[in-house]
Amino acid sequence: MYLHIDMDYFFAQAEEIRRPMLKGKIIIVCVYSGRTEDSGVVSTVNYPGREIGIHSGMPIAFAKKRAPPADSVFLPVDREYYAELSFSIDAIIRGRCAKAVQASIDEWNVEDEGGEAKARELKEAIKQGVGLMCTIGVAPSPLGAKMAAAKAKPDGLLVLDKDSERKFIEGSLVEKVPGIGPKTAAALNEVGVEKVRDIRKLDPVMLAETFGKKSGAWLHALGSGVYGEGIGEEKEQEEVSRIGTLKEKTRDGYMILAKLSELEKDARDWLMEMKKSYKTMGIIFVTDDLKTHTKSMSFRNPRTWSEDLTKEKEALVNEFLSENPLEVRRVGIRFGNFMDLGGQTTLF
Ligand code: DCP
Ligand code: CA
Repeated sequence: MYLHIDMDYFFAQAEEIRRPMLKGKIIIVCVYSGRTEDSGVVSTVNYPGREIGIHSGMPIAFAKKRAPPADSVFLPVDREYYAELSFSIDAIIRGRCAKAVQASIDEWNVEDEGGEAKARELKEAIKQGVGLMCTIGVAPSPLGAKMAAAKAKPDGLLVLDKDSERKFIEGSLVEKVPGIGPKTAAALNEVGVEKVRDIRKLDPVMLAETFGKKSGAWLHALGSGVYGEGIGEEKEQEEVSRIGTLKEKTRDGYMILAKLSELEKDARDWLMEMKKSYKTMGIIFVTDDLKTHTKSMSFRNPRTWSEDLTKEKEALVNEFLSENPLEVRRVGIRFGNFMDLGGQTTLF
């Protein structure tokens, strides 16, 4: 069976758990562009906000018109914090499932014999481990699992067998199928196809001519009840970062550097294992007001996992402390801009 795990209203739920006093409020997480105070778009919103029509991608100014000020909180995105949570969830899933692939910051595809029992175990472990709820779809195909998860949100679990999967997918509107974009859906509607089961009426040659060979064949298979298999491949990682919380808030450069060295070791192990060299190194600082700041530097020549960076780290930390008056709560280190160390296995 395939499992699709999708975190519920992820960025907004992440904000809820670190600010329990916000319980019951409308939480709108925003990407501020900085042009004017309200420039930018909504990244995501919790369910009370969805109920009054606020959604991802909506201009912040529109959301402000809908949100009652006394019950609403607008917060800036804190990607480092969400990435840290995502990393912990990934570890929880991989610890319990041999075949797992992360599909986005808050979605995973898993192939596992455990089916429903495994899904319950994962929901519980994620709740215990990071305090977040998710929805899991379980089905004989990865497509069925993903669509089941979308249907069962929030905090849901929907298990489909071969028959119910087919009924469910065939009865779905084509625009609800992952992989069918708005343009394709409109073109299908145009020729009288509303639901997946209607695709069967279309000639496969016509499908290939209209949508191209590959997409045409995929649509034809979909209409015929063939939903594919496999959890896909891991996306190539573009950076490695490790973030951690300091024992106490501080402005002491030595304490910050000591924590960084600890985190750095893990990131370096990853670089060594993956045979990557990097051209940028960055340090992440989360200050007492929960804002995230980064300082980074680039190198003309790629560096390997084993090269010392003491001086560079000191320079970045001092620069940061001289520019920012607040205490630091969390720090992280990031290596990016990778090059493969192809074949140079002797190095290791
Ligand atoms: N996101 C974003 N802008 C978008 C869509 C999403 O910044 N237009 C971010 C915020 C989301 C996260 O990506 O929390 C995950 O996206 P999802 O589409 O999975 O949406 P949510 O997790 O917020 O909601 P749901 O419970 O419907 O999955
Ligand atoms: Ca989600």
